[in-house]
Amino acid sequence: TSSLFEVLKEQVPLRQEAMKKLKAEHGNKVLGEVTVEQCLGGARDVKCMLWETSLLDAEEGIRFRGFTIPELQKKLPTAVEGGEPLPEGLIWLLLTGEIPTKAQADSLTAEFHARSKLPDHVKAVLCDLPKNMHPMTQFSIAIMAMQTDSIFAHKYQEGIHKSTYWHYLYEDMLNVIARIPEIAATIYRNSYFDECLDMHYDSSVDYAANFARLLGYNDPHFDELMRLYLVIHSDHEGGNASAHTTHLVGSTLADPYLSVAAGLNALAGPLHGLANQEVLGWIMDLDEEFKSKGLEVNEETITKFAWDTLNAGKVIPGYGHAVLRKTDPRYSSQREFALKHMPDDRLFKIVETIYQVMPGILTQHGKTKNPYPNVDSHSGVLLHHYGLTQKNYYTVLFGVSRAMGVLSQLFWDRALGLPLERPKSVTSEWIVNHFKK
Ligand code: CMX
Repeated sequence: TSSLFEVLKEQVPLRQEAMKKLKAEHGNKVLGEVTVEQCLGGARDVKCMLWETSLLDAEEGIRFRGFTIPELQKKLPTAVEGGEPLPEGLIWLLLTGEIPTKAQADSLTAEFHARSKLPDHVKAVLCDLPKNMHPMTQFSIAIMAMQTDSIFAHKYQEGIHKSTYWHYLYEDMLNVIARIPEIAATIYRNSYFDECLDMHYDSSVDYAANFARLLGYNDPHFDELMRLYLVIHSDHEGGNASAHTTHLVGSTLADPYLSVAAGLNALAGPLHGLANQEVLGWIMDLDEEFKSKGLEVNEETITKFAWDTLNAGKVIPGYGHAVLRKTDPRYSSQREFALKHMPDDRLFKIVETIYQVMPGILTQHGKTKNPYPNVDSHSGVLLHHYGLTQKNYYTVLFGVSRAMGVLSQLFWDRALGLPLERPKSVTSEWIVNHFKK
């Protein structure tokens, strides 16, 4: 069995060659035009970024290196027979484009365990933070504090040849992914249980199961949920805010720690990853409103609550998407999980009823281009079912997963020598004058 490093070492020169060929053959061809509306409207659908690890189709949803989520569930190695895919397998796939064997996925599990020791000062920083600081702020601070360990940054200061960047990127990437579970779990235990140092690291189990142990869980179903969760939230092509931010910051040759922390800050916005926290809050508010009046949560009451939200000038969290135009397959895979493991859960039933009525309401509202649910619409009720009820923590779990995707691409950014990202901006006056000519 070849190690991940050996596989990548073989691939790097081949992909560098393929990139040269792509540039030579297609470099001066046109990928699309940019309208003024796109310039003013957040660059929707402007094709101007390379992202190798995944591609999003508006109708079909995400493919990771060409594979849909149901395909990954069939093909990637698992911890239990017929169970959810191992995130280690997905990372191997994102990096190499190849489905790993179980032995290869296991070798990556061992590699992460071996690299998992957090620097003492990172733990100390986390334990000192106020417990009411948002968990995403804590997460970002911890990654920044850990930047003292960046091998890429140290080597760059020593003066290295650019052809060797990817070696140090590889080291930092694996170290960050290896250490993130303990950071995330420390944030959880410290914020909600006042147990900063009481961690039960278990290197006899896979990455996701160990993460579950660190959080305080010892339930095979929760392990399966973590495996699925960490796989499906990892990557969603390059234009989303967390991926794009990581890629942009990394393009300055800021090291992976600085780049991922920046990406996490983008993920912490309510229109992006924070929506998972917002969704559970919305469901809880809805439940509270009608329970207190002795009313049932059903299609009728949900419809009323949704219109109140929309008429108050707010968004329905967990619905809509900048690219997708159908139900997010990441939503569907979580729904399947719920149908299998918790079909009678009360909050799951509410989510199901919301799914029945919301596309119709949003269509009637007439604004959103996509009235269907996205990934954040479902994750909260799954976590809540297993007792992880602290909704402000949910985006941290998203971040643990997203780090895998954005770091895999960051590896290739440096291996392929992608340049500093610097699109052209214009003033509104420039646009007006441009069309006067
Ligand atoms: N509820 C109410 N209005 C919505 C809406 C929703 N769920 N989704 C979009 N709209 C509105 C937009 O606010 C916009 O209104 P204005 O014209 O007044 O500005 C209009 O519909 C058109 O928006 P769009 O082109 O359909 O959507 P965008 O590409 O601009 O935005 C997104 C995409 C995700 C930010 C938006 O759908 C949204 O705010 N959804 C709710 C928040 C959410 O679930 N975010 C998580 C996305 C997944 C993730 O990144 O984690």
